[in-house]
Amino acid sequence: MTAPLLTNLDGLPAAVSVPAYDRSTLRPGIVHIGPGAFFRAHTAIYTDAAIGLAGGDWGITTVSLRSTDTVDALTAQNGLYSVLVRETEGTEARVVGSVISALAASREPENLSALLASPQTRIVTLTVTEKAYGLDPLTGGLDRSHPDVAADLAEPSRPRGVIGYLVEGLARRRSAGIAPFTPLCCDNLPSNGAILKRLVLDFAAERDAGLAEWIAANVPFPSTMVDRITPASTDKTLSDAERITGRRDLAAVETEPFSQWVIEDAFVSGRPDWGKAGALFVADVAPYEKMKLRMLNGAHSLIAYLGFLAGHEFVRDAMADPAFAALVRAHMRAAGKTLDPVPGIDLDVYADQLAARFANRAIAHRTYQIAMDGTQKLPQRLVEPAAILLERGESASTYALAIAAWMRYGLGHDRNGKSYDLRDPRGEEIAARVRTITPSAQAISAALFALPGLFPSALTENAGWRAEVEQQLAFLLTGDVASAIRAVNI
Ligand code: CS2
Repeated sequence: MTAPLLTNLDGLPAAVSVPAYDRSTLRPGIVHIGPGAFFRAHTAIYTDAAIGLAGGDWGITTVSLRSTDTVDALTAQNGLYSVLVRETEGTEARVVGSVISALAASREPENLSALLASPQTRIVTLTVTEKAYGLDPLTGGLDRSHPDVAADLAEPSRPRGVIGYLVEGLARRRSAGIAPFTPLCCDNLPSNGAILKRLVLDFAAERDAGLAEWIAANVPFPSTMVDRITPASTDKTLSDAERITGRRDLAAVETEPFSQWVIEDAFVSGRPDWGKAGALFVADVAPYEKMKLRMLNGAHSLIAYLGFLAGHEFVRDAMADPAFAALVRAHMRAAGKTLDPVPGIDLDVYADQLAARFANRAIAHRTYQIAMDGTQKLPQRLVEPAAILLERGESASTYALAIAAWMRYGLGHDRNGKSYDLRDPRGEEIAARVRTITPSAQAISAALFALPGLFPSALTENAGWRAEVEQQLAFLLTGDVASAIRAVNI
């Protein structure tokens, strides 16, 4: 007999934590765009915990701009879902109650615009991934050729992309004399609030200069650093959730015990008491954000590309290889050198924690998952810190290996000749560049270093560093990851 669907909290096993408040009192105060696993394992949980500990009626309407599966699963379960927190000692389950409804904008676009214009909506949080914003890496402003941006500029009152929706919602509020909401970007971008502000203002200015001025004067864009390692859910996630809770749950997620959220406290229409749930409010998120992007995410990208090439399916497998683990530590040390002091954080302790989190045997985090969207991730994770090191005359050799691994990965086939999808919005462009050349280290690096807007001259014109990249590529082209790691000056 199959277990009943998770539609209510009645009769759940005592070991499963449940919301510590009456869900019927929640009102739709937050719209969250991007209902993926990360949101369900992080942002929604902070809100759930904050309501339980400090009260408030901050219900979340979670919205998907494209897919419908998660929205349908959550809708069928009255917004409830379970989170499995995995440690080597065992798994703990918790059912989260802060999501009160879910909406698929692809089916109900006008309902999303109306929701964003509703006075009840006071915060709009976003986890839509780096590529969804339409950020032009060269100017830091709006990429008008991004498919969503171009479509939304042509028809602003019927948006389909995240920036178009935010601007349409704010425009409707301004016309109706309603106070703005606070947009809160929770994606892994540096100074994500400032980036979002620039994109929203660029877009709004194309529609109406008065609207852009109103947004600039009235809407805060707090930056935030979010952190929790959350592998994509698998059949095992769902079957384990069912075994532990006794309920079928098609929106279940699994994650690690660690969780961190650092936020700038600038909210125009109130906010939940996320601090009670462990979030840290600070005046300037930038030092935390850079630390996380360069030490955690940068190391993650190194592990993803090199680990994938070495045949490691999961991050934990790469970390189980002592030479690989030493390389990761060396990379974190190099990344740490590019950072200003981070208030309250000892970077050596942080690196120790990261290494332990990556090595967690209970977390099956695919290297292939992290390898996705490389062109969107490289600038803030690898390119910028490498340029800082080289400018200071320091070694950036772990970076040379990481970039070489990304380039080798870009060939789109593994060491056994098996091909895979790059899953990168610039994947076609990469394939077109590498398809037509003889696959030598020089030719591949020349082709990929010339990708517009990705690598600054500080890297491409540094002959010594380029030679390191090419030497590493030569090792990787023969499948010799061990020699590549040995060649790094650790
Ligand atoms: C990862 C991140 O997939 C990736 O690119 O580096 O999702 C990472 O797991 C999170 O940022 C951790 O907070």
